Amino acid sequence: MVDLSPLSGAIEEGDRDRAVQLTAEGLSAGANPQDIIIHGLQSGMGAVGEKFSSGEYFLPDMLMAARAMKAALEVLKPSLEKTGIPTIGKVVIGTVEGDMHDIGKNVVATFLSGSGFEVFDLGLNVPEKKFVDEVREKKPDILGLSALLTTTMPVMGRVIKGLGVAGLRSSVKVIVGGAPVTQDYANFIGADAYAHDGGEAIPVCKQLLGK
Ligand code: B1M
Repeated sequence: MVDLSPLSGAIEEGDRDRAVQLTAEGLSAGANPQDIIIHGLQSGMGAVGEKFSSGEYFLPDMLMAARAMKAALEVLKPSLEKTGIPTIGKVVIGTVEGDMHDIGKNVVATFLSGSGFEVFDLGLNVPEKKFVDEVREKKPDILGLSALLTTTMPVMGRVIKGLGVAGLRSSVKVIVGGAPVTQDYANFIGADAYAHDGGEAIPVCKQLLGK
């Protein structure tokens, strides 16, 4: 069993080089990439969030941690993106307008593409119209919406309404997620599904397509 607490500490300290090195070492030592994300990277980020809330950390600390986590995720990407497996379905995913948090969305996108979904990642701060246009154009089976702020959660509901106005709502399943999002909130805004994290998003998306 690989000890992932030093990796968690490197994220907490925003030490990109060390995070990259420890991630590579973890992989070489046989750690599962999903475990590295959950018990190494995400737990470090959790500590960063707590320190930000308590006033011990400031915005630059969050940025440093985000930079370290993104670099570590790049190391894991090749192991997570399996190639040669048949495509299960098409997913368009993005972080809603006004929200600059994309790490969790990137994790979900990587997990889904590693499980056989064809994923189109629209990035962060994506306007409602862009989501609607991409659904019309790409005809995905699933639209994934991510929000990390209580202030941007309602934007997910607006996207779902926008799909309805465009006559596209019945053509696509909508899954929502992000730290402040709950199953109740997903029901409230009329989403088809909610997933707590990247690992859960895989079976939930498969279920949405009856697979
Ligand atoms: Co911000 N931030 N941030 N931040 N940030 C939070 C979210 C916060 C909780 C910190 C805190 O106060 N404790 C707080 C939100 C409070 C609230 O709304 N309730 C906060 C704040 C306040 C802010 C600013 C307003 C700060 C400021 O300017 N004063 C500002 C807002 C900017 C904006 O968006 N307009 C801001 C900025 C930033 C940075 C840019 C510096 C940076 C983001 C960099 C980036 O993403 N490129 C940042 C960071 C890093 C964080 C924390 C520390 C970490 C987020 C993260 O990456 N977690 C965060 C605190 C926290 O979450 N503990 C915080 C790791 C990631 C793997 O987890 O994103 O939760 P997560 O994703 C998970 C699940 O949520 C789920 O699966 C993912 C993987 O397992 N999931 C989905 C996510 N999307 C999904 C979609 C799905 C399904 C599951 O289906 C489609």
